[in-house]
Amino acid sequence: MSKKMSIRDLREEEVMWSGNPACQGCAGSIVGRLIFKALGRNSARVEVASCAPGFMNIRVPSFFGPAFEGGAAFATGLARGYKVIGREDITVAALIGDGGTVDIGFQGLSGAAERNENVFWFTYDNEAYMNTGGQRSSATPEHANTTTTPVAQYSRGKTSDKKNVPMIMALHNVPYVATASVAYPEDLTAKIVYGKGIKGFRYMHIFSPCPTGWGTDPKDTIKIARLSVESGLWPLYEITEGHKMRLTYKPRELKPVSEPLKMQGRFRHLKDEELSVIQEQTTENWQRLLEMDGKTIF
Ligand SMILES: Cc1ncc(C[n+]2csc(CCOP(=O)(O)OP(=O)(O)O)c2C)c(N)n1
Repeated sequence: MSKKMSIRDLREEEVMWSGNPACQGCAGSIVGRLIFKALGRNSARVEVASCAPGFMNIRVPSFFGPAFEGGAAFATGLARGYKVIGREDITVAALIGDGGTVDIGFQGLSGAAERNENVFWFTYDNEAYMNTGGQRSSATPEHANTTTTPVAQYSRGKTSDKKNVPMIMALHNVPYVATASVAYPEDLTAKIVYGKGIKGFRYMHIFSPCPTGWGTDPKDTIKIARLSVESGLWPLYEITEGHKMRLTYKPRELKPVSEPLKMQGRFRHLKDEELSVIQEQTTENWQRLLEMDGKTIF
């Protein structure tokens, strides 16, 4: 990132109205507020069905709510329309849940990235379809207890791994891909400001705890998000020019994954041996990322 920005540099003007109807401790609403504080009002919001249209009482002049699967196609048309009328100064910002990104919206998203449409896509990842009752998505981590992967006598929660969508998006060779976390607002903001200055398809994937779906205490949202980064479960990095990878935060020593996981009701059932496997996988993944840091991803 060329331009370092502090959370203190954010515009004074508040973009979110009070009386927010989000659940207590909702990370998604904090993320939405930070995004539009960083992007400014000269933006067009695109949001498909999710919690976002409910909690995003944001003062941005244009709001569009296309069908669940159509976020990327709609954002494409909007960006091209703005180009035709000479308004490429407007940032087309898609704020989409993990379901609308990694599952149902993925075909259109992949197409828009491949065509390098002038769209900034933000995934707020609460790791399930929360607006409709907490069903698993392909962003749900293994073993999580969700309403469609319930833990019971013969079930240990979700049976497959979380899909690594930031890396999949990077392999589309788009100009900018970044991960971020609600617990690191300065890192998140600096990445948005940097991405805003780039033309073409930009993708940001933001870790966003959901107390209602995760069975966590609303006051612990930021703590869980921070521990997830510090334990290597949610690494913070960016990939510029299609291939240059850089970790934007490197904890000196990783904390045990049990610290954030034990705070979450959806992982309450985890046995020590299951925790050890998650620990091993996380350490290996972190080692791989450290090897990639400062290099090209392919
Ligand atoms: C085609 C279609 N299928 C299903 C739905 C019902 N639906 C509305 S919101 C939603 C969940 C969205 O999940 P996600 O994208 O993860 O966002 P979150 O609710 O977690 O904020 C679903 C399944 C819909 N609106 N349209």
